[in-house]
Amino acid sequence: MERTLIIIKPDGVARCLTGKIVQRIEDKGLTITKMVKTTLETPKVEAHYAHLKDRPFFSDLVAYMTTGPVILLEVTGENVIQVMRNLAGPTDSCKAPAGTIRGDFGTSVTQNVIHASDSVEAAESELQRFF
Ligand code: DAT
Ligand code: MG
Repeated sequence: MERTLIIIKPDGVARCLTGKIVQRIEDKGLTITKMVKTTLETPKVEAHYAHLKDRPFFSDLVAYMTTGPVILLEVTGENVIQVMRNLAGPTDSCKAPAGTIRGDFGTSVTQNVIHASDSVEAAESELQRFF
C-alpha cells in the first residue's frame, strides 16, 4: 500500500469541483484517508514548489495557490502515486486528454485543478508538510 498527497487547488474548490474529484478517486478504488479544507500560507507553498523557484512563473504560482481555500487529501491504495498521476493527466490542462481531471476540468497550465505527488519520496515529505 502506498499513500500520496492530492491538493484540490483554489480554482477547483472555487468552481465546486471537489465532489466530482473525490468521486473519481473513490470510483478508482482508492481510499481517502485524510481530508482537510484550509487556506495555504505563502511559506508552505514556496517550500512545496521549491524545485521551481527559478522559473519565471514561480511568483504567479505561489500567489495563485494562496488565493483561496484548497482541499488537502491523503489518498491510499496500491500504486496510488502513479494511479493518481494518471487520473490527473499532464500538467498543462490544454494538452491533457479528455477523461483526465485536468483534461476535463482544468483551464490552463497554472489553473490545473489538482496537485498529485510524483514519487514515494515526494509523497512522504509533502504529506508531512501539509498534515
Ligand atoms: P505537476 O503539477 O504536473 O507535477 P510540475 O511539478 O512541473 O507539474 O509543476 C508544478 C506546478 O507549477 C504545475 O501544476 C503548474 C505550475 N507550472 C508548471 N509549469 C508551468 C509553466 N510552464 N507555466 C506556468 N505554470 C507552470
Ligand atoms: Mg510536480
